[in-house]
Amino acid sequence: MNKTAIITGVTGQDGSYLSDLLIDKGYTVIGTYRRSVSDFSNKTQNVSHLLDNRNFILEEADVTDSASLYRLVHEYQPDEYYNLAAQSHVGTSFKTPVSTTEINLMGCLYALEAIRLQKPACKFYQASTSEMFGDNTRCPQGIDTTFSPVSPYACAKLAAHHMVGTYRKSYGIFASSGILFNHESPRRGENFVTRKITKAAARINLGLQKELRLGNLSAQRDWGHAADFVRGMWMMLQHEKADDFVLATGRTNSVQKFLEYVFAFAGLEIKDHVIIDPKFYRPCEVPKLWGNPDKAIIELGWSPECDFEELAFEMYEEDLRREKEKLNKTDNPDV
Ligand code: NAP
Ligand code: F7E
Repeated sequence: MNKTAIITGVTGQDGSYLSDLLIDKGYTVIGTYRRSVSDFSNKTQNVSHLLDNRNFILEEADVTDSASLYRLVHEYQPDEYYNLAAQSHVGTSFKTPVSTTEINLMGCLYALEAIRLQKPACKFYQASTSEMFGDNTRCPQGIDTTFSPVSPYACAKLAAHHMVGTYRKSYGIFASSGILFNHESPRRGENFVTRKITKAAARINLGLQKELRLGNLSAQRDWGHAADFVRGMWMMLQHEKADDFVLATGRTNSVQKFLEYVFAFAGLEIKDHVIIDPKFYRPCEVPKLWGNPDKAIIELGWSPECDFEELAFEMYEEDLRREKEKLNKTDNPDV
């Protein structure tokens, strides 16, 4: 029998890749989005290719509205529930700490309660994060590394992470947390550093922009491809028992290095275009993330396929293609 999965935050980067994967596997996907004043096609652009698919159902819900989650679990009786919805920008979490905590912690708790009370056999995936390691730079960070969060985002995610473990132990719910290191793609939000760089490089290359303002270039991240990481999420829920896993590539690179790669593809000089702007520094920085995915490799058989260089190139090429397409549309408004 075909399975049904709820994915919260389906319009985000991971939600869209996970929908592609599950639909390919024959699932019916119930994807949630929240209303906003921005137009619908803009909001749903990551899943625009799925909107006519009869196995993809978009439902309006807000994860801070417990009733909307209860309704969905009651109505669809899902086999799997992927809690991807979040205020996911670390810098923003310093400016909106309360709403970030409501979304990132309470959104998880309401989902767990909806499952406990209405469909306890539903398997639950929580989007935990390497940000929970915070300023603990003992590397590589793995499943036994001590958490030391340094942002409202990471504090809320860590509380949610513990909540998942609590529901697993207390009620026997199949609830797993994936502690995921940074993963990117052409569908990445434009205010995350990788996408900000690839989009700016494409636009500078086409003469549409002159400068790129960035913050701390020395921060190091373990960057993988989102398509690889959503496969790991699904594998966690197919595992024989619920557990926590780290997904990472096992390589780390600085923001500076990512910038150098992309500007080299674009044939641009960093010194001619990049300006360091204190506005993009955070009150507290996570200096170095470098993950150890051994447990996921051994127990799940997961491994990442796309490497850092391929990722940077794919993102740059796709931004260049999109910017050219926009230019063509402006030149030929009838096309
Ligand atoms: P993303 O692109 O920012 O997507 C987040 C989604 O959550 C968006 O669709 C957003 O919709 C939705 N959302 C936000 N607040 C909501 C609310 N109150 N109710 C319902 N939906 C809401 O994030 P992502 O990169 O796909 O990441 C997916 C998850 O993994 C997140 O939980 C993130 O914290 C976590 N994570 C990401 C990474 C990474 O490197 N990408 C690493 C570790 C963990 P709107 O457009 O309406 O805001
Ligand atoms: O920053 C530095 C910034 O915002 C990466 C989220 O998916 O991964 C992501 O969080 C680094 C930081 O991602 C700019 O200070 C420099 O050191 O792309 P980011 P993030 O903070 O690592 C984790 C695992 C998550 O869970 C999160 O949801 O880049 N940086 N200059 C900058 N960052 C941004 N955004 N913009 C800049 O101009």
